[in-house]
Amino acid sequence: MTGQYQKAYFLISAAAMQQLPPDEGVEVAMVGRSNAGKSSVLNRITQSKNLARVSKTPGRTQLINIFVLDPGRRIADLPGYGYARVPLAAKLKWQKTVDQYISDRACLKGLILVMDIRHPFKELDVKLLEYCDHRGLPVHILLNKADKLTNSQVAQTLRETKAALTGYRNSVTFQVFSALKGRGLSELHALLDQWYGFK
Ligand SMILES: Nc1nc2c(ncn2[C@@H]2O[C@H](COP(=O)(O)OP(=O)(O)OP(=O)(O)O)[C@@H](O)[C@H]2O)c(=O)[nH]1
Ligand SMILES: [Mg+2]
Repeated sequence: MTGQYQKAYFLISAAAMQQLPPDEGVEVAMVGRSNAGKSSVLNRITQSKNLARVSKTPGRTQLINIFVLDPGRRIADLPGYGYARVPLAAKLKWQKTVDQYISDRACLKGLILVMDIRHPFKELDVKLLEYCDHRGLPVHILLNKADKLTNSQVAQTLRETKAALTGYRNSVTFQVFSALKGRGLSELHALLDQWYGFK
C-alpha cells in the first residue's frame, strides 16, 4: 500500500507535548541515535526527497516533527539521541521530551528504531528497548545503511542481532534496511500497514 505513504505531509514541529495534535488515531514514531538515518528512512517510506530534513550535521532534528498520512494516521520523527557535541542542557531537554512522548502518548502504536548497521545496540538503544519491553510497546528495528557492508557482514550482524534480542518478552522485530538504496522498503511498508490497519 505504498500510495498511502506518498500522501504524507508535514504538520508541525513540537517542542513540547502540549503542541502535539490530539492524542487519538494511530501514531508510529521513528527513534534512534543521531545520524542513524531516521529522517532518511522517513523520506524513503514516503518516497519523497526531503519531507523530513536530512542533515549531514548530526543532531539537527531537535523537535518532534509530525507528518500526517490521513486524518487518523501520523508518523512522528523524534529527536536523535547520543550526539556528543550538543550542550548538556539541550540534550537533557530533548531527552525529557522524548521520554515523555514515549511514556505518555496513548496513540503511539510502535517504534521504528533506526540503528546504523555498523554500530547497533549502543547503550541508549538498549535502554530504549528495555523500556519498551517494560511498557509492552512493539519495536521494529531497522539495521540501516546496509549498503555500507558486504553481504557476509550483513549476515553476521543479523546473527548477532538475533542473539542480542533473546530475552525480550515484548514484540521486537528487525530487518536490514538501506534508506539510500531502498533495500527492505516493501518489508517495512508491510509492517507499517499492519500497525496502521491498512488492508
Ligand atoms: N550510506 C547510507 N547513508 C545513509 C543512509 N541513511 C542515511 N544516511 C546518511 O546518514 C546521514 C544522517 O542521516 P539523517 O537521515 O539525517 O539521520 P537522522 O537519524 O535523522 O539524524 P538526526 O536528525 O540528526 O538525529 C546523512 O548524511 C544521510 O545521507 C543509508 O541507508 N545509507
Ligand atoms: Mg533527522
